Order: sequence, then C-alpha cells, then structure tokens
Amino acid sequence: MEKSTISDPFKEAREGKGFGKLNDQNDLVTMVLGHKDVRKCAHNWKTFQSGGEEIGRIVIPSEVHIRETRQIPFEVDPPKHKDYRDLLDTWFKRPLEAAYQDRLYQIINDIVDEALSKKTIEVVEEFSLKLQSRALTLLLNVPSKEADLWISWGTHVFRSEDKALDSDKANILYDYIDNQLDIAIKNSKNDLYSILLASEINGKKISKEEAKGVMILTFAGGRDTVINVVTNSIAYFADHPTSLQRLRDEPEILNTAIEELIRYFSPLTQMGRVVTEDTHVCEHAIKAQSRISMCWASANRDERVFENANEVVLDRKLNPHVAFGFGTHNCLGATHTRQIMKILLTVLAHKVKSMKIINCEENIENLDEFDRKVGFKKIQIKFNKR
Ligand code: EMZ
Repeated sequence: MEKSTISDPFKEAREGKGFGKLNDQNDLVTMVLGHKDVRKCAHNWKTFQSGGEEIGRIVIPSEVHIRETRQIPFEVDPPKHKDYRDLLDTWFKRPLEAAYQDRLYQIINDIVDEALSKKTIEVVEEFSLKLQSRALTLLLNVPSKEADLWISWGTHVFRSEDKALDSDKANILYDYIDNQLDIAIKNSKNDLYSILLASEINGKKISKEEAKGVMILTFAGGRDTVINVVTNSIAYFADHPTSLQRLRDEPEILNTAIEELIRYFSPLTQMGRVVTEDTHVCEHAIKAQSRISMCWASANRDERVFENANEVVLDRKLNPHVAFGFGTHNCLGATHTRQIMKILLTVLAHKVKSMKIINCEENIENLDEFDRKVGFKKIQIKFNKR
C-alpha cells in the first residue's frame, strides 16, 4: 500500500447499521457514519447541541477537564451564534485579499525552498508545523516572529507525546492568550485580539472571556487539522508524481483538486454534539444528555454520494464533502485553509520535480471499533528540484 493511503475503517458499520459506538472517558458517543445522516444531524442544532453547559464536551476526546473557556462561535448555538459569526466572517475572509495571498505565498515559497535545500526533511515538524504557525500570523495579523513561539508548542495545543489531553500544555496557551489580550487592552492595534475587544454585539462590548474563547478556537481548531492536510498532501504527491505533473499541465483543476484532497484526508475525523431530547439516529434510540458525533471522515467515503470514494480523483466534479463540517457551524477557517492549499500546490507544482518518502510513522486515532489514520507523526522526505 502506498504510504499516503488513508483507508476507510468505517465502511462496514456505515453500510450496515449506519452508526458506531465509542467510549470516550466513560461517556458513550454514538458515531453517525452516513453522509445523509451526518448532514441531517448537523442541520438539526436544536436536538444536537453545541452550546450546552458542559464546555468542551462536544470535542472528542472531551475537553471538559482541561478547558473552562467556551470556544466561540463553535460552542454557541443559534441565534447567538449568528451574532458572533457575522462579526467574525469579514475578518476570516481576509485570505481572499491579494495582499494576504502575496504574504502567504512568501511564507510557503520560503518553506519549500528550505525543503529543497536540505538532503531530507521531517515534514510534520519542519514543514507543516512551521507553515501552519507562520500562516496563522497572517490570520491574526500579528508580527511574523510570534510564530517561533507557537512552533515550539508542537503540533497540538492540548495534546502532548504521552498524553491525549495535557492540561499543563493547555495552560500555556491560555496564559499566552490572556497576556496578548491584556496587551491589546492597553494598546489597541489592527490585530484579531484588538478587533475582537473593540467589537460590539447588540450594542454591548465583547468581554475579555469571549475574545479569549475566539482566540482559543483559532489556535486549537486550525492546528493539527492544517498540519495533517499539508503533510498528507505532500505524502500524496510523493507517491503520485504524475498527479503533480497533472497540476502543471492542467492548472484549471487546481480548485477541484484541493477539495478532493481535503475530502480524502478529512483532517478532522468527527465532531460531537450533546443530545437535548430522546431521539433516534439511524433507527437507533438515543437518550437525552448523551452524545453523538458526526463522523466527517466516514461521510466523506460514502459510496452512495462519492463514486470511487476511496480514490483521489483530482478532477472530481460533484464533491459535497463535509470535511469542513456542515450547516451553521461550518469551518470559519476554511477560506484560510483553502488559500494555504492553493498556494502550496502551486508552489510544489512549479518548483518540485518529485519527492521521495524515506521513512514514516503513521498517526492512528483509536476509536474503539475503528482505528483511523489521520496522518503522520513523522515523515522524512527528500524533495527534488525541477
Ligand atoms: C476544538 C476543535 C475545533 C478543540 C474545529 O475543531 O479542534 C480541536 O483540535 C481542539 O482540541 O478544542 O478547537
């Protein structure tokens, strides 16, 4: 099997009963697996709630023990959700501006040049983590040197090598954000911290705690996800040099290729919801106060929707993937991620002839019934110039 392959561990359960079960810290989760069911649940935010009292519970693994700040707008339901979302949408659409893209191009171009100049490079730490952190300075509009500190935190802000949930590590992020918000309170600039603190909803200023909730989400939500999609894309093009050639020959497929890679990799496996009333999913009874998850990774391999779902079809025409979620809570960082991918693929196609995977260690999520590869812990690659 090629190293970049990400198989579909959910197939049998999805095509059989339609759901799976996962014991997360003694709190059972019903994993919804089919594309149609996943979209139905995501749509029904009243029955499947994000903004419940227990902060962190919709994340799997649950973060109730490591987080007290509500992530915004992720852990808020309509109608309040819309107020936050309206406020944030403009800022998170900045990646569509030419000046933003020029700076992102510089960042990515430098990292690719660095990879080409080395004999081999460990892509997770030395390529993707750097790229993600440096690109994030643009999204926050803060000095580029801030990225050095974020890089030192490693690939996940809440997880460490030996712990799936590491509260010491989480506290480093919370203290950092508190401090940055205090700086912005004293001296307002044109960065996301200051913009948030100056914003109002229905005539009321956003509190520091609310701003902190947005910032935590911005740091946590787009970290391992972006790192995985970047690393997996590099591995894919290393395994498929003809696909890289195809991007050169047919640049018009760039956008569909990006959506396809994001569908295939589905860097966020699932997202949970808390059930507010006794109900059913896939003809299976679900109790109020229990949890479901919408398994984006499984929905994105549903053969009823995607022909040859386990293949990367770079020019796939219809691609209603749910890798960025679906409905009200769809990913706020999607525009930024798509720009990263667009520039990354363009630079790779332009500068790189081939890449060779020297060795790698897979990153496997253990989800009781299912083991799912999300990417790599490490992957050593040799980049060859064109
Ligand atoms: C949460 C989540 C958001 C969570 C879109 O996903 O990402 C996870 O990696 C974080 O641990 O706190 O931000």
